[in-house]
Amino acid sequence: MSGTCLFCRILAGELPAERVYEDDDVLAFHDLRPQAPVHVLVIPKQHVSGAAEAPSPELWGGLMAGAVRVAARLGLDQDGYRLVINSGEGAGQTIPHLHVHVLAGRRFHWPPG
Ligand code: DGP
Repeated sequence: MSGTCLFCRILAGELPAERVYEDDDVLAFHDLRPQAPVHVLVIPKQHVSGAAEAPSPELWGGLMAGAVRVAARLGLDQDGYRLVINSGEGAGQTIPHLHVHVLAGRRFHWPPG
């Protein structure tokens, strides 16, 4: 828990978010600025600034399992979904708390923009 971290404050219930899933390892909530009809963020409960901080295999496992579980619970399996992690400013990371974007509900381009 980092007192000034936006996502830690959502986790603590200090800031509002439209929560969709929670377990021992992760919290998932709708993105404030959705880039697809479905756009959910999945964050580890432990504060880790990003992928470059080399989270433990256990943290990665809980995070990715949580993201896949969110997708299944939202019924995204049939039409497919995209999982995205932006690592570092150059890749578009704006919030320094590791998170997986779960995106669905439209066609996605490859390569990504
Ligand atoms: P990234 O750019 O990969 O660091 O993704 C951060 C995402 O967080 C971005 O899609 C917008 C979203 N976001 C920023 N502030 C808030 C907030 O206060 N609440 C919610 N739910 N999402 C936020």
